[in-house]
Amino acid sequence: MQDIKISYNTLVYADEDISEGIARLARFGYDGVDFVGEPSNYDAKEIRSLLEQHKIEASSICAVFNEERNFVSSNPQIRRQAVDYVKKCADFAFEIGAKAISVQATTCMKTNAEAGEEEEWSWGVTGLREAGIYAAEKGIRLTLEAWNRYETYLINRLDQALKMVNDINLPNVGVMADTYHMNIEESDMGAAIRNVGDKLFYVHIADSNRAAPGRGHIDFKEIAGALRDIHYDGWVSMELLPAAADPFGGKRCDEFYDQYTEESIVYLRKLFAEIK
Ligand code: LER
Ligand code: MN
Repeated sequence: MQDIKISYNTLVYADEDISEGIARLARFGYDGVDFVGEPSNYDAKEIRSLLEQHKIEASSICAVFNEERNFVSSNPQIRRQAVDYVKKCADFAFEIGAKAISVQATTCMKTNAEAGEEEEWSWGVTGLREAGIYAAEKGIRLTLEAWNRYETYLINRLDQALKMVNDINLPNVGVMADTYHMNIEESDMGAAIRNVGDKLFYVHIADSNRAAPGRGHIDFKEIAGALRDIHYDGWVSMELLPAAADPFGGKRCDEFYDQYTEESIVYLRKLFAEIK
């Protein structure tokens, strides 16, 4: 498991300058930084030079799907905005050297459909394919993440993400796993990963309570064993979030800065060293 690279989603570094987050991740030995997908909040040149200065990579852009960005909205304008938004994320990813963007078909925390499942599915495939073709021209992958039922209704499990990825049918579009969502939705987390196989492009790690791994009840040995079995050599990125009804509200929680940042990488390095 030597080839796996470890990153951390800066989403929880809520109220500090990104330069502090990048410096922290470099200090604790991370290979990469996962950026929140709001390109207009960043100066790409400055990010690039900070990454160079700290000798750390940009692992991915974590796209944010609010009410204005929804690939399966019944409103064609909102669908168009989702496509254009991911294209902007691809431009930003290219500028800072990130090779992936994590995407979803629906708005986050939206649990009701607006049209029939078949029609929404085909809107999703069409929009994500257009965004995927654009990203491919810049050498960037789209990683389609499965979210639990309280955050979306369309793609909750890895097999559903794999089905959409197969329907999109582009070499740069693959599946993304998040152990927090998987713990809620998958009946066998290891089997779900093995079933995706070489179409697994990116992994978010959090424990069952979205705290650092080891602080909940997920069996990470099972996850690591499944990643080994599929010869996974991509990124795993910590995506830890507050124990709050609205985890995206930007609430500051002190433990997500130095404490969980250090604890997570120590935990994962030990885990991956143990899994031969
Ligand atoms: C994003 O990676 C994620 O896991 C969702 O819960 C929405 O932020
Ligand atoms: Mn995630």
